[in-house]
Amino acid sequence: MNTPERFDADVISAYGRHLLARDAAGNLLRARPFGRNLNIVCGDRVRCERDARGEVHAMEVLPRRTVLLRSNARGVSEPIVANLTLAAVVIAGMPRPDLFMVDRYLSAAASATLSALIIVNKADLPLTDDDEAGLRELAQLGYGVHRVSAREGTGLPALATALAGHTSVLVGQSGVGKSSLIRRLAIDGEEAATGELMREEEGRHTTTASRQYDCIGGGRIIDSPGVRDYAPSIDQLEPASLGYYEVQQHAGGCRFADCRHLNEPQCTVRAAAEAGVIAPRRYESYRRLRRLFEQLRDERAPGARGKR
Ligand SMILES: Nc1nc2c(ncn2[C@@H]2O[C@H](COP(=O)(O)OP(=O)(O)OP(=O)(O)O)[C@@H](O)[C@H]2O)c(=O)[nH]1
Ligand SMILES: [Mg+2]
Ligand SMILES: [Zn+2]
Repeated sequence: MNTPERFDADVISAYGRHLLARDAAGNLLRARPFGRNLNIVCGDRVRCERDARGEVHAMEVLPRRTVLLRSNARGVSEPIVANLTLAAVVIAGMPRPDLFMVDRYLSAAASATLSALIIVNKADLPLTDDDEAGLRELAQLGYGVHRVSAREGTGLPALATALAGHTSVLVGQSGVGKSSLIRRLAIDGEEAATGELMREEEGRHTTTASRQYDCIGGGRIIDSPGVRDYAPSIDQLEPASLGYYEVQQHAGGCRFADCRHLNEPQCTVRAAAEAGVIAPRRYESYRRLRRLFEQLRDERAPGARGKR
């Protein structure tokens, strides 16, 4: 009996049990996860075997250096993209931005030790004054805010420079223009519109699977399906600050080491929020995520289902 050919490959796209992978020579090949228990995502590096019929099976996921996770409604963590270094949260004037969701992505990125930045696409469409104020607060925290237009091409060279050397994922609501940006920012991005993993919905292309491309400025860029909402993984969230930098900065003086920075006495985070040092919207956002975190944790606790 012939021993199967074995090799490692990078997963460029994963859609259900359909994988598209790239081997060391750069060849694209189709593969299937072996067995039922492998949860393989875009960006994973997998150990493959080619069988006698020429079919490629992904046998094993090699250890992930980083992973962006989400919580599902039951509080269980699911991987979205692996081995990335930067999360780029995309918003636009339309659909109306949800800055609280932006915060949750930023929190997840910090907790996953990823860099993060914000892309404001459709620079041709205005944002509300409130959203502009929220963006200024995020910029003050150190997040890069890139104003671009995928339609007009403005702001893209500077964005490509910021993404150079990174493996980045574009995340955000459906319709903000992630795939449109990929078509501009990727060398091989034409497929972001018409790839076979796409489906046309109500006359417009909506992305159904994450896919990695080569970025024009160097590095890799990953398109991801749009979301309605996003909850970070409760397993990965940094427990003391939930990945909110300003909470981390002000938490040193709290009376309790395990302060949740809600209603605890002598909480220096709440004091900073009351003094206006922490932006009120960000503190409210932190409180909401803390409640969500605890709700998801309870949801997952053994016996939680039986109790209801
Ligand atoms: N006005 C304007 N429209 C844009 C711009 N960039 C993209 N769009 C439009 O926004 C719509 C959605 O673009 P997509 O790139 O499909 O958005 P997406 O974020 O990939 O959406 P999902 O795949 O569903 O998550 C399309 O009709 C684009 O033509 C822009 O800079 N300005
Ligand atoms: Mg898309
Ligand atoms: Zn506190």
